[in-house]
Amino acid sequence: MTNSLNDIRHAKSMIFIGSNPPEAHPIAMQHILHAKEKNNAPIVVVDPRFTKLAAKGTDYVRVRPGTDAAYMMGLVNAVITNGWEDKDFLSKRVAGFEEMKEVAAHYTPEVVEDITGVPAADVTRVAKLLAMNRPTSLTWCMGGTQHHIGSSIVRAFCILQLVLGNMGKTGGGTNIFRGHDNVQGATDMCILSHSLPAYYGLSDGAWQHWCRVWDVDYDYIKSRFKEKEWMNKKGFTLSRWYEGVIQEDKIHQYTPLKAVFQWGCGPNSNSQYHKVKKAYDMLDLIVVVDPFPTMTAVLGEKDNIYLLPSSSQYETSGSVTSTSRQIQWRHKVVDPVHDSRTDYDIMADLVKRLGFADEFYKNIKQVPEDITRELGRGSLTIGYNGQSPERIKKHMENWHMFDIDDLQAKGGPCDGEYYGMPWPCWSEDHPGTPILYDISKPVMEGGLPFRNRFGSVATYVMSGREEVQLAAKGVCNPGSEEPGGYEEFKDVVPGTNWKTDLSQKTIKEALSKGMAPFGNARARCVVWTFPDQIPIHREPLHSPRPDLIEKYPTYPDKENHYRVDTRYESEQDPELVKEFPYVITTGRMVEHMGAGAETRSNKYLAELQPDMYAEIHPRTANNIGVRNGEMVWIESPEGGKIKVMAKVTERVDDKTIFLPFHYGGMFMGESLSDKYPEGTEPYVVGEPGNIITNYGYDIITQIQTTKDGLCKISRA
Ligand SMILES: Nc1nc2c(c(=O)[nH]1)N[C@H]1C(S)=C(S)[C@@H](COP(=O)(O)OP(=O)(O)OC[C@H]3O[C@@H](n4cnc5c(=O)[nH]c(N)nc54)[C@H](O)[C@@H]3O)O[C@H]1N2
Ligand SMILES: Nc1nc2c(c(=O)[nH]1)N[C@H]1C(S)=C(S)[C@@H](COP(=O)(O)OP(=O)(O)OC[C@H]3O[C@@H](n4cnc5c(=O)[nH]c(N)nc54)[C@H](O)[C@@H]3O)O[C@H]1N2
Ligand SMILES: [Mo]
Repeated sequence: MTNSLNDIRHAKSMIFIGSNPPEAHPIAMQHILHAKEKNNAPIVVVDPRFTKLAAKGTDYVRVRPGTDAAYMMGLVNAVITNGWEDKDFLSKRVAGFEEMKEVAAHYTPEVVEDITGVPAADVTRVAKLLAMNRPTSLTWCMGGTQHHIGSSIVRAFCILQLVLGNMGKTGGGTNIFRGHDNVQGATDMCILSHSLPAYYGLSDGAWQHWCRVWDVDYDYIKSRFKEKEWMNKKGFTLSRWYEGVIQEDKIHQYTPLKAVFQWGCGPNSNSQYHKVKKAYDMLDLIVVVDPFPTMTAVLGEKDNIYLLPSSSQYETSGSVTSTSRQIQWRHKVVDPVHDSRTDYDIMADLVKRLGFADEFYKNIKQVPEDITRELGRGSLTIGYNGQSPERIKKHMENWHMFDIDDLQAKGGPCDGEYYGMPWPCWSEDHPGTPILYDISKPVMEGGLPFRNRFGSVATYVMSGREEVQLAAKGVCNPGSEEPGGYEEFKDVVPGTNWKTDLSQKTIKEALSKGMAPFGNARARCVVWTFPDQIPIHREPLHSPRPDLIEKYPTYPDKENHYRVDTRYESEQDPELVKEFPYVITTGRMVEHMGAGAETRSNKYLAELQPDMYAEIHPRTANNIGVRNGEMVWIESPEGGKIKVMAKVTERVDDKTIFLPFHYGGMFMGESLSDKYPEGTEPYVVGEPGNIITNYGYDIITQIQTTKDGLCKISRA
């Protein structure tokens, strides 16, 4: 999130794309409704379903799943053709606008209507609504990302905000509501297969940086790998780890996977879940570290699983990072119950028994404070260095002193600081950065320009055109020694830059000049390392529109995409829709969480939502001959099938079926209830929606396409 949940209170209009906060982020609703009621701000909801947010919204836009890039580029084009773009902002703070404009020109209201199903007049109407009510707060969540072009779709959202000049402004920004409470923290620590912590990438320099932070010999780390070349190769992702076992697509690794550790992971969150089952039955070892026996405990046929009961968040303490980039301290409520142990404890024991403790644990004396200190010392890229455990705790103790509207403490021990010291917080006396890229404030008071990553000039691969990457003259934070754009700071300590200088002299030098350590650049509309340098529409891999597959085909197949070959072109079959005529999409309900191990084991929540269901339109129901509450079979092209209850509703249209993905404990019509260890059976079991989510993965991130795909449905 560039801004914060609270900052939405200042929006003059709001647009939510594939985001349903009344179910998934209920706490955010107070700020959204505040803006609606106090500022008379319209709420535009872009979703294939008429959601609970749509019920509170002012403008509902029904898009066909997977077509948001076309809709967004359509809004961008409508803004430009009507002259509503922020010309001053674009000329001073944005690069690649002209190239982008040429691409956006294709998406006329009529073209957008054909692709997305949104009436042409509505495209221009919404563009005008946003342009006339600035700043707009733009939010996207999973409905925007879980597609094979998800990485293009989200860039289109950012481009709209640049064109409207809504970045770096209170009430504006791109506000991506994050998932689990600490998912921002987990992302920042890069619990990912293609990066070291704090987005340092996978390179020799990044490893050397973290070796210095950990105080571990680089050659020792290197010796842990089979060969040096594996150190810098992306690993398997969570979406497709099981391919490392079943190898339905070719893998690029010297050995198939033999063991898997699932640490706080509800496995039925994986698409094509019936293929995950196949992997369980082939693995030598599965370890589950979780307060609950997840569906893993009951799905496999082989005796190859260990369940290590971990304690919950209430039985331990430590720092977590909120969706608004605020760092908070979580205090322990009770000691670990039953025979559970904290995650720290399980991890420390593992590290000891595997023989790494002398290297990795030598500087961790006080748990968890020393862990927070270590990650702060190393995570300079995102300014995690100013938030010491002591400062974080001080903020928690003085919670009531922070203003609900701007999150700043007015007086008291945290005077002038922003709640949770939202990163980047560049030093122990920095207040935190409540809004990213805001040049109206000095850097030492929480202001920032756009980040420079690509020097001063770049040649665009697509057109050969040269573009300046630095912000224009006069564009800088108040008090900046350089009155315009500048490159990142380096060589203050020879051979280092602001990201790798552990003495932090480089960062301090920048701050003393009123400048940002990472430079002052333009935001880019062109990403020359992506296959689509400017976002375009490509039909969903499994599309209901053969005519559009021809016009907007997917990518060529991609070899070695996170170690596994990934099908695009060879998977996009225009005939598929004949046998699988309905579009499937999935999402959340407020009563259940993720794969549901926790919430289906809670008797109150289980009672509120006891049944797995599919939302189907009355026309669909009538055509297959089922009534509300009767059972249906839904089948995927990959051979998955589930038996679920029909919820007949006009929330979805007659081409679309919606499923929640929180259920588990059943498998293709069979209950697995009797396989849970005694006393641990959840109150509610149901078919995992992910048994029928389709093949398909984003071209950059490999996120699974759980928000589009095809299926067939029949009466059970
Ligand atoms: N109660 C509860 N809260 C949660 C969670 C939970 O499981 N339960 N999970 C947390 C996590 S991990 C996350 S990531 C967030 C997710 O939060 P959200 O992303 O808001 O939740 P979803 O319901 O998955 O998806 C949002 C909407 O996307 C729509 N959608 C589907 N396909 C498309 C599409 O192609 N285009 C558009 N525009 N919209 C589409 C769906 O109909 C749905 O209404 O929620 C978090 N909060
Ligand atoms: N069809 C479909 N599939 C989806 C999505 C979708 O929208 N549609 N959304 C995707 C998204 S955005 C996400 S984030 C994933 C979520 O997928 P997962 O993260 O795999 O699902 P959760 O059920 O949230 O898993 C959390 C697990 O952590 C355990 N847990 C809770 N507290 C602790 C703790 O303190 N320590 C340990 N060790 N464990 C703990 C819980 O019991 C639970 O089993 O699902 C993805 N899958
Ligand atoms: Mo998530």
